[in-house]
Amino acid sequence: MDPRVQQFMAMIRAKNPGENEFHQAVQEVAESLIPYIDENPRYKHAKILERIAEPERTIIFRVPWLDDKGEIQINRGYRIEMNSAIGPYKGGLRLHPTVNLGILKFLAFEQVFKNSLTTLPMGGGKGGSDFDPKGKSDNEVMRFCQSFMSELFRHIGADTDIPAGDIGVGGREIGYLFGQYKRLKNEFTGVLTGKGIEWGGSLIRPEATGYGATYFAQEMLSTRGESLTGKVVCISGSGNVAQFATEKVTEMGGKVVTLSDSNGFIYDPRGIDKEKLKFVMELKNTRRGRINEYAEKYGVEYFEGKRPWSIKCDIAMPNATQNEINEEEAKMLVKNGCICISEGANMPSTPDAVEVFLKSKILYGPGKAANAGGVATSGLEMTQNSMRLPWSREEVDEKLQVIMKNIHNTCVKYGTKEDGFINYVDGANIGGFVKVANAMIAQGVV
Ligand code: NDP
Ligand code: 2IT
Repeated sequence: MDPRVQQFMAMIRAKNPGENEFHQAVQEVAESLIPYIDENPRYKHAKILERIAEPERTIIFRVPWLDDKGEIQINRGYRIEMNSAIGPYKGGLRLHPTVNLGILKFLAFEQVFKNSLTTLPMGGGKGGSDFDPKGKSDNEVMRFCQSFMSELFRHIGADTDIPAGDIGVGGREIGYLFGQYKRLKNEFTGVLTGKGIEWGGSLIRPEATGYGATYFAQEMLSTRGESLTGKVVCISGSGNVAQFATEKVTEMGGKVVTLSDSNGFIYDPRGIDKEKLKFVMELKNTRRGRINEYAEKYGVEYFEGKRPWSIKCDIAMPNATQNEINEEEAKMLVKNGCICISEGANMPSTPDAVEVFLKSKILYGPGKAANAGGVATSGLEMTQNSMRLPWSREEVDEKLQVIMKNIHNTCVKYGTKEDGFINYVDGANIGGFVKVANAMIAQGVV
């Protein structure tokens, strides 16, 4: 490892003990940035990298709520306000039993670069709780959300910090959170994104992350004269991002053959068409069931406890969670002829897996670039809220496509190597960094 990176990471680890995912995210960025900063000493003198890795504010709070039996439950709530140099803090809320400080700091850190790449004026933040929505009734989820917002409301605002969805937070949760915020503040503002269409939401926001990751795959493929038409695609996850990636890939002529959840994956070699996707949406969003029901319904194979990366494909879209592709799985994907990875999830590939992708010189689109369509469309929701005027589906989708193209161009600009290979990791890290760093310098030592 570059000794400068080693030294920087020793400091990060000492300051943030035990926060493994945060260390991982920072190291990947530091590897891209340290050589760049050495060539641009003004960033070094201003200690931008050291500052950018320290949250502006970390909020941790108790979230007590009553379950359906009348028993008191206690969860821990968080909001990491990472960086506000180019706009108010912006980023999702995650509800999952694995949530801890290190995971949310990694997500907030990634969000700073991602939001900068979108070209929109948004800083970075992330929050959530170790609350597990699985197996909870709607009423329990509502009481949790109300309790969570009863503390969070004092820290956020339409011009301060605008949360949204992430794992375990969709339209239902945003509704309960928004209702409680409005009640406490007596204000109807765009303080959350991912709102329902009748009460300030944007068309295409639910679709945006999956659509955006598919548009990004298309952009990457076009640099090699390829397209999605006729391509076999392995997708992991079966939540918001996976569902709409499946929809868009299919629409653009690809064939999605896998979906998964935390229990296992299904393999449908004939492809997950429109009608089957409708079944998945009903299964996951309404009945909140398990993906193995798909295998039963359509008579295809289900692999309990496994991830889909052993299935031969042209394109892989990890759309579930962090570190869901390891080195061995990355090697398997490449060996089986996979030419493109577009990450709908945040940091789904381990550092060793990323190295395999970069060494093999396939098209590798890291999450902070590939999945930025979600937060970008959140930014478009904020614009519509400020104007108090909604845009049509076509207008939002068109803007989303332009943004994904711009992000791709930024990656090409900062990531193209001497031999012509586009290193999208360097491209996204440096491209996302420059605007934030310049803003931080302009605003002084804050
Ligand atoms: P959802 O909660 O809608 O779906 C998550 C999916 O991933 C589910 O299928 C879930 O399975 C699976 N999953 C979650 N945790 C794990 C785990 N530890 N191991 C295996 N599978 C898991 O979330 P989203 O679709 O919104 O988010 C998916 C990814 O995309 C996350 O990394 C998120 O950060 C990222 N992302 C989301 C954006 C958005 O707008 N929603 C924007 C940008 C990135 P199960 O039901 O069994 O838990
Ligand atoms: O990781 C992400 O970019 C999100 N979960 C979406 C954040 C947002 O504010 O829309």
